[in-house]
Amino acid sequence: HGHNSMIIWFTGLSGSGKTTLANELEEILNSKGISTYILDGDNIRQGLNSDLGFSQVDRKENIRRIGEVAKLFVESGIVVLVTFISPFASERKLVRDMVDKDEFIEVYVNCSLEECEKRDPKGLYQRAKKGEIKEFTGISSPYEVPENPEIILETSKNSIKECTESLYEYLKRFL
Ligand code: GGZ
Repeated sequence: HGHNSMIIWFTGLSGSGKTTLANELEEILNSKGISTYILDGDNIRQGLNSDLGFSQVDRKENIRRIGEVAKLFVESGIVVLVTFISPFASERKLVRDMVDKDEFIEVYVNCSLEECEKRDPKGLYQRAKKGEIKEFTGISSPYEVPENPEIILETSKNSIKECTESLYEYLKRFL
């Protein structure tokens, strides 16, 4: 295929823009002839991980399994885009160590909690603040900010288009 398969691991709060950015990046990569697959809540939490909730133990198991699946995609020669909150540094590190050094790109999708609460497309933050959703990330469950991500995208300061372009510029050298 002439390019390296890898995991592009988006991490950030609910509403930070992970899914949107992955979809935009996928379009660019496909247009360059690069095969991709997106792992997200729709195809993982609904299926393989439908037994898991949002406790700390379940989130850690969620990410561990997703890492194993992502690794299989890498072995099959595909660029896999992964979009989960993945709030714990320990599990992000666990997945990083599952593949070769240059096959894991951690993308910190940084968006202030205030902005995520303002966007609140599904009304989840509002429900979490009323106590209707327990252990909600940023409200009643922690998010550990990545200390050494390969790249940081600031979605409250820059447009999706700008963020996607800087991500693609960064990735180009590995593809
Ligand atoms: C955080 C929750 C919760 C709780 C349901 N906390 O904006 P969304 O809706 O579409 O994305 C969120 C998604 C988070 O699932 P992940 O698998 O990415 O989380 S983790 O990596 O921590 O395992 C949100 C919805 O699920 N959601 N309850 N309590 N987000």
